[in-house]
Amino acid sequence: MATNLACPYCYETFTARDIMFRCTTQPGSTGKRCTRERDPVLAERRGLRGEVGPVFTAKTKGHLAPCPRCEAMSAFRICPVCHSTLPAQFGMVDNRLIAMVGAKASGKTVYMTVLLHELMNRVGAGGGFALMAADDATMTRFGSDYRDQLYRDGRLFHGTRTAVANANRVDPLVFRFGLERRRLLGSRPEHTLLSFFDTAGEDFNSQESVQLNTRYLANADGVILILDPLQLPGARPHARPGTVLPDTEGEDSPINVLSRVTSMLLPHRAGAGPAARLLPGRRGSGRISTPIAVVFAKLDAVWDGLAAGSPLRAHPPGGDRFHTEDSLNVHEEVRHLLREWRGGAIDQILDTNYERYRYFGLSALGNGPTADSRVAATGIQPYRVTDPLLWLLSEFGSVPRQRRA
Ligand SMILES: Nc1nc2c(ncn2[C@@H]2O[C@H](COP(=O)(O)OP(=O)(O)OP(=O)(O)O)[C@@H](O)[C@H]2O)c(=O)[nH]1
Ligand SMILES: [Mg+2]
Ligand SMILES: [Zn+2]
Ligand SMILES: [Zn+2]
Repeated sequence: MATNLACPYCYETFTARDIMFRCTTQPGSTGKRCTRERDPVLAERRGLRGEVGPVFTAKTKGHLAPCPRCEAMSAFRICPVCHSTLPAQFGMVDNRLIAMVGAKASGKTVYMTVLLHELMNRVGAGGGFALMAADDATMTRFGSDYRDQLYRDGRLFHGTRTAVANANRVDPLVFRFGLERRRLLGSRPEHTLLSFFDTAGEDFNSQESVQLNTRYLANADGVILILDPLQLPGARPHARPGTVLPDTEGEDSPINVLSRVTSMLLPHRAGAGPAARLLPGRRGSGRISTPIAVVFAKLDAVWDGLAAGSPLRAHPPGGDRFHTEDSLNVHEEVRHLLREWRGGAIDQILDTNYERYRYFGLSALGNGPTADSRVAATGIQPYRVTDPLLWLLSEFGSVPRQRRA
C-alpha cells in the first residue's frame, strides 16, 4: 500500500501520486504562457483569493512536471485537497502535525507563540536547533498575528477564533526544524517539517467545531494538551496574590476538555475499516498511540506551591538533546501534584486511554500579566517551554535522547 502523506495545511491524507502541480506562468521553451486565475479550491479551503497559476495533474511521483497547456516545467507541487503549495522537501523529510488543545484561556496561543519565538531565536542561537518558517504565509502571519503583538506591543491575545467562526478553517503555521549539529559535521542537515495547529478552547464545546477538529486531531502526530493549574481546586490556594482565578467547573474544566479530546481521538480509530488499522496512531491495544504531552502551563502562578526540592524548580539541562532523566522526574512530580491538587482523574483518563503520555510544567510568560492584559514590565521570561516539543520530537526520532545528565 502506498504510504499516506498528510498535508501540513489541511491535514487531509493522500499518496505521492495524488500530488498535483501549479503552473509557474513563466514562458516555457515553446513561447506559450499561461495566465493567472482564481483558484476556487484555494479560496474555499484556505481563504486565499489571489490569482495564481492554473492547476494540473501529472502522472509522476517526481518533483517536476510539464504544464499541459504551456508545456513549461513546474516544480510547484500542491496538495490535491486544498491546493496549498507544498514545502520544497515535502515527502522527502519527516512531516509532523502538532495540535495544541486545552480549555479556553488555558494559555495555548501564548505558549505556541513563545515556543516558536524561542526556537527561532534564543534557543536556536545556543541550543543547537534551527527553526524557520516553511512558507511566506507562515512567516508573515507568525510575525503580524502572533510575535509582534506579544513581543513588540506586549499585548496578550483575544480568545482564538473557533474553526466555525473562521469559515470552517484552521490555519496551521508550518516550520522547518533542524539540528545544527549535523550541519557542523558537514552532512546535509536533516529537517523535519512541523505544522502547528492552535485550536480555540471553545472548539471543544460546539458540535460543529468538534467534527472539523476531529479530522485535524485524528491526523495529528502529536498533541500538546495545555492545563491551567489554577483550574485545579487544590492549586488555587497557592496562586500568587492578584492572580485572576478561572472557573473550575463546567464545560471548560480540564477533565471535560481531556475527555472530549480523548473521545475525538478514539472513535475515529475504533470505528474505522481495515485500512485504518495501518494508519499511524492505531495499534492493537485499543489505546490511542498518538503521543500526548500534558502541560501545566502558567507555572509562575503556582510557583509557591512547589516544594523546595521540586524538579520543576530546577532548570532543564539544555543543549540539543532530549533529557530523559530530567523529563521523568518532572513527569512524576506533576503526577504527584495532580493528585495533591485534586486532578487525579486526569491521570486516570490518560493512563487508561493513551499508550504514550508525558507530563510537563512550564511558564510561557514567566510572570503573571498586568491587570490590563499586558506582558509584565519585567518582560517575557520563558521557563522550560521547549520540553514538551523536544519530547514529541524524540518520540518521532527527530531529536536524540540523553539518558543521564
Ligand atoms: N501567569 C501566567 N499567565 C499566563 C501565561 N500564559 C498565558 N497566561 C494568561 O492566560 C491568558 C490566556 O492565554 P491564551 O494563550 O490567549 O489562551 P488560549 O488557551 O489560547 O485561549 P483560547 O484561544 O480562548 O482557547 C492570557 O491572556 C494570560 O492572562 C503564563 O505563562 N503565566
Ligand atoms: Mg488561543
Ligand atoms: Zn502553464
Ligand atoms: Zn492540503
